[in-house]
Amino acid sequence: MNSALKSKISASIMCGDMMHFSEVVKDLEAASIDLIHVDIMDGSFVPNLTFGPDFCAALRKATDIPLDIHLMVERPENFLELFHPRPGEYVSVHVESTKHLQRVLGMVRRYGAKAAAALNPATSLSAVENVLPDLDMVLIMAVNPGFAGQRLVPQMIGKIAECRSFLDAKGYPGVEIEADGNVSFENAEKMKAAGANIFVSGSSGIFAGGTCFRDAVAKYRRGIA
Ligand code: S6P
Ligand code: MG
Repeated sequence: MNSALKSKISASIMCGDMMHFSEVVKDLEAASIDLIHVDIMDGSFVPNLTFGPDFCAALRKATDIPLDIHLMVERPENFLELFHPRPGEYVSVHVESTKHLQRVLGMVRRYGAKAAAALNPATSLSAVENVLPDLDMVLIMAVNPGFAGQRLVPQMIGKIAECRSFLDAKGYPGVEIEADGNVSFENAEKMKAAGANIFVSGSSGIFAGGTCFRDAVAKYRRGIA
């Protein structure tokens, strides 16, 4: 495991109170969150619909917190220009969603953004073997994408560990690993131990209610330090 990679918490904005997003963003800033995770769903790659490029533009106007854009859309290459990623942002494209993964990752990097390949639970790590030089991050889905509030697919903890070993063995210790889906405080500790360093926190974490964002972030940081 590469312990040199900084642990980061990425708040899944789709789990926030949609009637009060500007307050949610201010509270996330006050809690010193690292990233805002924006789930983009097209109703085809996944059976749900969420946000689009205009929402990302509005977020950028409201905050300097970098966006962590998770594209759950068919043919992501057709949408990158609309999203116009910014330097410092992360953009994840699913390996299952494009015939031209290497090309799309290159397109993301040309915007100065960090390029990530996302893997559904059933997809093997071999899907990224031929694009390792083009990657800044691998996103391991710990649930099947499309909805918040699902339970962890338990074998994904082992997949994170396998991914970290694979990246290190291939000579890519600087490629980050993001865990997304049911990243509760308890699961985050297991994911960290397995080798993840970016943690998407949603309805089972900072948006679970019962505690303020600042306390929730502090609790995560204690577990994943
Ligand atoms: C799921 C999406 C995720 C969810 C996140 C919600 O398709 O990619 O980013 O927003 O998993 O968190 P939780 O704790 O409800 O699973
Ligand atoms: Mg996501």
